[in-house]
Amino acid sequence: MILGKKIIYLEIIALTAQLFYSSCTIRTNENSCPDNLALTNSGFEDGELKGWVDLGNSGISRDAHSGWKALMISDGDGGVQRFFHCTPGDNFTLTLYLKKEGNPSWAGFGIDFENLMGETLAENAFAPEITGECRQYSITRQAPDSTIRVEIWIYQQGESGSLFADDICFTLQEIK
Ligand SMILES: [Ca+2]
Repeated sequence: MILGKKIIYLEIIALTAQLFYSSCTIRTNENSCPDNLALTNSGFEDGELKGWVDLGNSGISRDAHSGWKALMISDGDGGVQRFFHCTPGDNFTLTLYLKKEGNPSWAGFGIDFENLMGETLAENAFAPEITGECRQYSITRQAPDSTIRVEIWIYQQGESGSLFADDICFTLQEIK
């Protein structure tokens, strides 16, 4: 059957692509995050940084965890950030996949909380040991008193090296 031949052909293409890209690559085209904060373009599949604030040196790589694209920060200090409204007591979990190439002097992510004046009430930077293998990382933080806005960010510092991120998941656990 022609259809059968097409399926086999597509499977060969997919297998070749998987072998060509990194060992952490899966080709689901799905971010399985229970995305209760409507974090659009959480897997960077829109092909650009749509929805994210570019802090510099950020772009799109084909070296993805899922789908075909991922965030790549390279050639200096930079990253991306994103803001959401929130209320004190909200409990947030940020989960994402990271890997690096070379040796950025600092690489990580965080959840920060701000008050009405835009002042930072709490900065929660997390710099885990990131390797050349794609791995999942996660932190959970609670909004302190006077919080009206939460910021999530991914960042690297240093002239050498690159940080890759994909499948960002940001969820709110309601306090009952
Ligand atoms: Ca992706």
